[in-house]
Amino acid sequence: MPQHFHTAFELYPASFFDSNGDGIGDLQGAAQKLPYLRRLGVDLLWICPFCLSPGVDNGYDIADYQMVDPRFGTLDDFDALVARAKDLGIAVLMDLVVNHCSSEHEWFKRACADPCCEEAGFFYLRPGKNGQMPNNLRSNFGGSIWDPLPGHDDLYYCHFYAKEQPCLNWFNPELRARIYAMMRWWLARGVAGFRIDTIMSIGKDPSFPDYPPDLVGDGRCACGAMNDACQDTALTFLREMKAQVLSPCDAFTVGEVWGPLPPEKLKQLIGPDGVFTAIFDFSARSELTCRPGFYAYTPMPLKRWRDLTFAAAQRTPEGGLLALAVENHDSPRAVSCWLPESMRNSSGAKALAAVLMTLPGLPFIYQGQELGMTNVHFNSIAEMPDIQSAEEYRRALEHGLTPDQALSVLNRWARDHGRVPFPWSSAPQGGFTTGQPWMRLHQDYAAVNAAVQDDDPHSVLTAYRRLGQLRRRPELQTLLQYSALEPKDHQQDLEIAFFRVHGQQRLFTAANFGNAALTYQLQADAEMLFTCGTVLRRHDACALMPGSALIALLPEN
Ligand code: TEU
Ligand code: CA
Repeated sequence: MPQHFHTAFELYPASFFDSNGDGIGDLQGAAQKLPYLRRLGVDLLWICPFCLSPGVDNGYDIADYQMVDPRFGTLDDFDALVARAKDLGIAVLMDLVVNHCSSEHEWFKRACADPCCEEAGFFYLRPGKNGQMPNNLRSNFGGSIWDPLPGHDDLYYCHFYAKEQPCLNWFNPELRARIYAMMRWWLARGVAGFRIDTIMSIGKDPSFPDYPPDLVGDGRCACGAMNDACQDTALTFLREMKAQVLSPCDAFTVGEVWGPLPPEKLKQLIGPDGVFTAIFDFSARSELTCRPGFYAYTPMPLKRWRDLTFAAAQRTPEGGLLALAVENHDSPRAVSCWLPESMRNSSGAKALAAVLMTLPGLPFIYQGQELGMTNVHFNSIAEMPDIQSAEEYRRALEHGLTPDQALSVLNRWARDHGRVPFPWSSAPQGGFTTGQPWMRLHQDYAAVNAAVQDDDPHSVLTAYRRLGQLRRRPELQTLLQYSALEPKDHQQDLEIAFFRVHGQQRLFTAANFGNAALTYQLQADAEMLFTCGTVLRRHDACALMPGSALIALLPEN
């Protein structure tokens, strides 16, 4: 059985802390900041990709799986980070990106040099069909999934993301063997396991049929349609990975799996018979991402977020673990994305924290979330380096939006929001670097940063620290991670309230994101575990003022 963790943290290395002044965050920088994570109660650390990469998709295009990118440091730096983390009781997860590699990877270069060589079999190479692409799928970053194999105009290779991210052919046994060997190598270096990138994308139909065109209107269909149809294929590979690598090494895994999936599918992914330890719950996000582009996203009412999040918790199979993430490196900031406008501030951030940290599952805090960071105000598309932003901007213009309108769409939904340098202090460049940062800082860094929040008892950071401590209380662990969620009858749309029930234990969480007080019955001997904002208690009732939350342990009856 993999270990039990209490609070996880996602670290985006390029933007966390720069130790050498070149403007790019690095592994030594991350290692220096481990005590900060420790104080947050973090015991599981997912580090986004740091292997050799040309950086087309910020490290999600890997050119050498066993070499640290020199921008981030060396293998020795990584070993030191893992050792330091271990001393502090923090386990490290690698980001396993094996649906695709980089077009700079040796394997792909060999395939280009000789499409009949062994490594050519690691990719999907196909001839065109009647002078056209082999099929009509659209890549996740726009355009066809096919591009001509460099040097061979008669052959195409498949890429579900950028053209610099050729998809790996999981049907090839030698490819699988090499990936498993690489995974064992990292596990032997001391990583506890993997966050597994876009893993259901490995389920492909090697005959590459055409799919019915979708809403985008270019005659193509999103490549995810093939993955949806080929989940069983992906599962076959994942079961083999589990048997050959994960189980023997007791590795902890969290799969990046997009849902929502029905309970019988979930049982194949998590729980006693599942291939992963945990999967992310993206139910709310996938209601947005199914649209034809950012320009078509509409803000989700909090009530809808609540319903989807509760439904995900209730669908989770017995013993299965959900990885809870309200934001990550692919999303806008949670406070700006899910909360009503009047709550996009530290009160809203703290109340959301109380909810997140007591939902069933293992919370993953994304760097800066613990400071209540909001979306960035980007002044132009030139300030947004993400490859997806360029494509979404193009799509918005093509759809008829003006440049200003397209920019405001990106100011709402772009992945760049979470990728700006972490604000450590009010010093120049937020104390992130002594040099020129690779990406601009958040406009509010002088006010919203770790140093100013550090000893402020009312800061978002302090709230997260207290919640992190709560999650470590031994008597609450099973209750918090696995027990059932029972929604409370809601009085309002801008209210989130639920019980967690485990044997005789009953935990109650309530958060008020509206602009009127909410009142609840609460026995006088209920133990208040956490409050934020203004919570009034009298006899057996309590009132939550706007922007407040409580967590209470109810007396046994
Ligand atoms: O993301 C996969 C994925 O589903 C996203 O591309 C998603 O569709 C998009 O961000 C929604 O806005 C993973 C990584 O997390 C992402 O950073 C990578 O770009 C992608 O895989 C390719 O490796
Ligand atoms: Ca650096």
